[in-house]
Amino acid sequence: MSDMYEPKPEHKFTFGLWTVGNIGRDPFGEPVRHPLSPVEIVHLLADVGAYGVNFHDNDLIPIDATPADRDRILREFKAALQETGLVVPMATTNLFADPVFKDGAFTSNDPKVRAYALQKTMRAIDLGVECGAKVYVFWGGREGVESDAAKDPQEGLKRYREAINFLCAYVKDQGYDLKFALEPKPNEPRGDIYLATVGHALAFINTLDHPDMVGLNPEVAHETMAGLNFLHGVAQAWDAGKLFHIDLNDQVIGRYDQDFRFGAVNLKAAFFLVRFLENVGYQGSRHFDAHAYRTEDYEGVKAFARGCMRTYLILKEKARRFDEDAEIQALLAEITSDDGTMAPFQGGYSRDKADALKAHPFDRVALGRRGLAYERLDQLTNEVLLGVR
Ligand code: XLS
Ligand code: MG
Ligand code: MG
Repeated sequence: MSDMYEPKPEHKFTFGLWTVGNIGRDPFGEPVRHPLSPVEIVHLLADVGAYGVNFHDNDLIPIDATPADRDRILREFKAALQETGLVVPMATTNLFADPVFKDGAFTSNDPKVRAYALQKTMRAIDLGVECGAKVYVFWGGREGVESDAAKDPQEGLKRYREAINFLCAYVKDQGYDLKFALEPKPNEPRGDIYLATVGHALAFINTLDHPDMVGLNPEVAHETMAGLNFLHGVAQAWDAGKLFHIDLNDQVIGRYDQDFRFGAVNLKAAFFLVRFLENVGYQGSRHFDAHAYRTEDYEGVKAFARGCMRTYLILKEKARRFDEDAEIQALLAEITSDDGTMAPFQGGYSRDKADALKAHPFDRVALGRRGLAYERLDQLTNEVLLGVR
């Protein structure tokens, strides 16, 4: 029975080099864990049963590495992948850590910085593709402002669009099999970041030259920081055919960017998310973009990583129970029951339909009097989660 919660390759659980490799630095405190090399991180992830490992260019290759360093590091990393069987489904660019990006990368006010950001991203795309990545993430952590006096948001968006268009054309020109996934976030590290939420990013994609190549990488913490319902954002991305990747973690509304273990804060929200991903047949990576508490050593980091995957699998099993629970299903059937009398008004528009609907007598008071049993339904959900059903 407990075997069903063991991670397997088909679950597509991935972590970033930067997640389990996080050394616990925060704005007030120094690192609490010694850095691990990429090779050590690959082995740690293999130990806990992950399927894949993702990276920012500089998680793997330091920004000032010589070409010889780059070749050696890449050779060793690939050998570790070979040895452990881990894959690299996604890669991305670090366009936020170096001082050069303090005012943004693609949206910097300095054209030299914008051009450098494009150069760095093209090289990072080459690196990602060389390691097997099929999805390329764009998280614009520094694309934004502290003061709107500094940058016109329309100009910011224009520059952002120009950069993504350029890079889409680069990928096509190289013949790479690669899709882009924009990762929205409302703030942190900038005071305000452009493309703040899933909704902003979805609308932006439709303004691009190659909208088919570009989708979303929504993150639990980011939408939650904005006080939004993450599932709703994910559902809308899915509905638009744009759920290319997902960053799983957890977050309390109104706090700093916490990146907690998946399910650490809001189990019910995590449950409905897992149920959604499993039921719609999402085929992409389940990427945990989270890190262990600063209190942990590397044993704690492994417990953190195992916990992310195990919670996902437990919630998947809970989703199955929810969907097979006779009482829950009976309530749902009742809530959505349809006596067929509205069929003449459903579907597309016609003049006759509109006229008939305008003339139809409704018993508004009776409709409004009906109780919907959502209290019972939500309590049953809690009971599934609490393990008594
Ligand atoms: C930061 C982001 C970052 C991206 C990758 O909050 O989540 O980790 O996922 O650059
Ligand atoms: Mg994040
Ligand atoms: Mg993320």
